[in-house]
Amino acid sequence: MIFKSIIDKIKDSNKIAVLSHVMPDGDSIGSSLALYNALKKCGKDVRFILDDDIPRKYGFLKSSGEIQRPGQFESFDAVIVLDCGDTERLGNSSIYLNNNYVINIDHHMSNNKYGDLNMVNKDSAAAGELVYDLIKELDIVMDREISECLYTAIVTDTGQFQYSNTTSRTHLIIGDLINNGVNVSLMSERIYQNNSKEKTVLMNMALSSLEFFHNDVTSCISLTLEQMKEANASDEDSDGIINLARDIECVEVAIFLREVEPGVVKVGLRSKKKADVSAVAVLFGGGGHLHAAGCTLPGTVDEVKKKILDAVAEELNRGEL
Ligand SMILES: [Mn+2]
Repeated sequence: MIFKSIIDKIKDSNKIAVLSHVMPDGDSIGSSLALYNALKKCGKDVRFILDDDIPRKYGFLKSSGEIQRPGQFESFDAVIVLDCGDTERLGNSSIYLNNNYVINIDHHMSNNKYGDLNMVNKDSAAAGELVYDLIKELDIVMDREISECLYTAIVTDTGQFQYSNTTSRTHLIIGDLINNGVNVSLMSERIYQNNSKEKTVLMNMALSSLEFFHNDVTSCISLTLEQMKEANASDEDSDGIINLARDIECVEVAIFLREVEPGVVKVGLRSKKKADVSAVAVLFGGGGHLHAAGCTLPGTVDEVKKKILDAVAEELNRGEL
């Protein structure tokens, strides 16, 4: 029912804004650009408004150069928010939510349903899967460029089809995208075999900080502002670095602490089996999924580390993990 209402609302709307979260990732960029390109293709007056730059590696996606920064409030027939669990993650773009009709399309289990219409499906591997369904239902031809956007959304949010959110349906969708002309090895080269030199230096620094806790079940790595500066690295270079701490045999929960400004630490959390890192993140005002979540806390890296470790210990002790 919600799905049909969303389709009807999109059909009835001409001026549409597509929004997504700050510090964009492959899913937010891919799903947003897919919808932006599809709506443009059927003649809508559509904007893709985003607080931050599109990460360099996604620059090959169609219309990546057409993002707009949030500015003055503007009226739209519909504002579609993708991959965003709460309105705070929209940063300055959240000004377009007030006095506009909001369609919230997401797959985060922590989503607090802030839209007038909410399509929140935690069983979808990526917001890109939900956008795929929308574009199909809207009868817009899925060309190679739109398919590349959706492929990017899905391949990144499933960790290259390795995470438990990957379903047979995920692969059916991907099969369709390949039929539409997506070149899988070229996509891999662009998205994965493409680390900056700065990121590689940062990985080295992060690994040097590696520590184990809770009988080696928890791993923790960190980066300070000073190290980020020394490596001449950008925020985007830190993306994916947490995998270094997660991909260790004994580890169930991985923590990545990154000082983003003096006295403010961004925390990334990953788990492999039953530990719910989203529950840990929510304790500190963040959110996410069962196996991937994040939050931001005031304090030094050491202070934040202690708080997070305590919360992770509780989560590990809950039930029989
Ligand atoms: Mn996502």
